[in-house]
Amino acid sequence: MKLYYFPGACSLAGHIVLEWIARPYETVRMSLESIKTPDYLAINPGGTVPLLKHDDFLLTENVAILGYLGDLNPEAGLLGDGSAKGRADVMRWLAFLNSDVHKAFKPIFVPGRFLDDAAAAGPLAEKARGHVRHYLERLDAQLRDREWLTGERSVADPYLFVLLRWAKAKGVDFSDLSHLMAFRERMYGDPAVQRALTAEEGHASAGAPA
Ligand SMILES: N[C@@H](CCC(=O)N[C@@H](CS)C(=O)NCC(=O)O)C(=O)O
Repeated sequence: MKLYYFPGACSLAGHIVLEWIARPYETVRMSLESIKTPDYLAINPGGTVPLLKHDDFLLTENVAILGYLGDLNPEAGLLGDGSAKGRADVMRWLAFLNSDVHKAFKPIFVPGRFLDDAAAAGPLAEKARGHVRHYLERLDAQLRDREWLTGERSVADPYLFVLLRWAKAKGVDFSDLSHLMAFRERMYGDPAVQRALTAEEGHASAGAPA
């Protein structure tokens, strides 16, 4: 099992899940340049991370990878309680994180994909920050009376952690959202999370850039 990642990217979610599962795995460190090389595009035409290689099975898409890791390791209990409803609840949050919250960061990270006028990048990013903040308020409300998004720890939680790191790095203030702040601290306090962060970034400090 091999995870292709670059530091702080959404691939960190799968990296944390691999640590939680605690079975042997390898990682391949990529960069914004190396994910666009012909060799990499030959195995992942999308030119993105994450990519998971399991024997000869090549899997892209974060949601698919997180679901696959959960399905392969049911004893880890990261896809709900085994019921259809439990699994659907995990998928609900994964879908929201991937298709709404993650997407809302794109104009901040890559404004050039949305407009040609570099001068408009600032206002566009500001607008996007508002969208991210709106979503974070919803996530904070979800965590009001639970430690994890679905109540039990699942593969959705490390994805939320990644997005919170991006929010901090990109100036989306959520210091007043106490449930999200507590969640973030819980994740930083987890030795498995620290191992994944240290492997990717050489340290595991809360102030690390996304
Ligand atoms: N739809 C893909 C998107 C993955 C994605 O956006 N990856 C980012 C890093 S978090 C990336 O590789 N960006 C480089 C690029 O888009 O060129 C997924 O959900 O896995």
